[in-house]
Amino acid sequence: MDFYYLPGSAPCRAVQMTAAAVGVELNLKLTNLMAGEHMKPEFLKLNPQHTIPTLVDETGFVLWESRAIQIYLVERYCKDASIAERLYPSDPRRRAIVHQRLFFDVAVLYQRFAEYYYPQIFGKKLPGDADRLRSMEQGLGFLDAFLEGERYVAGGDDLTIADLSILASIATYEVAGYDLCQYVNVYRWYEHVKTVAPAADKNAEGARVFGLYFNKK
Ligand SMILES: N[C@@H](CCC(=O)N[C@@H](CS)C(=O)NCC(=O)O)C(=O)O
Repeated sequence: MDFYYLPGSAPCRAVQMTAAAVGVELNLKLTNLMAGEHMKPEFLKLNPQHTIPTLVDETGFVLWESRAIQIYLVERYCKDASIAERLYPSDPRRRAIVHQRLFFDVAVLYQRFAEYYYPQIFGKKLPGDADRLRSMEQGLGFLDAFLEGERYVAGGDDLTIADLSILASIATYEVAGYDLCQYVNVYRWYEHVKTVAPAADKNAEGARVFGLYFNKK
C-alpha cells in the first residue's frame, strides 16, 4: 500500500508507528513539500486537500488525515485480534476516550504547537508570540492533567493509537527545544512510551530531521 509521507512530519510518523504496531508494510512515497510535490496534478487527483500523510491501499482506496488512517489500519489490517483490541479498544467508552485524545491532539496539542512554532520556522520568521505560547502551554497542561496517575494517554493498561499520535506530537515539541520537564506526567509518560511504542526509533529519527528546521533559523 502506498504511503505518501515525509519523515519529519508528525502525522506521518504517527501512521508509521501504527503500521508497525499492526504489522503492515507501507510502500514509502517520499513527498517533498518544499519542492511542491504535494501540489502536482497527480497528487491533487489523489488528495485535493494536498496533505501528507496520504494512504492508497491495495484496492486503490485513498485516505488522508493521520488519525483516520491509524483507525483504518487497525480495523482493516490488524490480523491479531488481541493487538487490535489493545490499540483500539472496542468497548464504546474506552474507544470514546481514545477518540477524545486523538481529537484533542489534532485540534489542540499539535495545532497549538503549529500556531506557535510554524511562523517562526517556515519563512515568516515571526518572533514567538506570548498569547500563542500561553495557549500552547495550556494544551500541554491539559495533557499533563489527563496523564495524572495514568500510564497511557487514554488510561487503562495498554498503549493505544492515541499514544502513538501524541508521541509523534510530543517528540516534535522536544526537538523544537521546548522543555517538557515542568509537565511531570507528560515527561514520565514520554520517557516510558518511547521505550514501548513500535517503531519509536523511526519516530525519533523523523523528529530529529524536523528539528533541523529549527537550526536553520
Ligand atoms: N491533520 C492532518 C494534518 C496534515 C498536514 O497538515 N500535513 C502537512 C505536513 S505535516 C502537510 O501536508 N502540509 C502541506 C499542505 O497542507 O499543503 C493529519 O493529521 O493528517
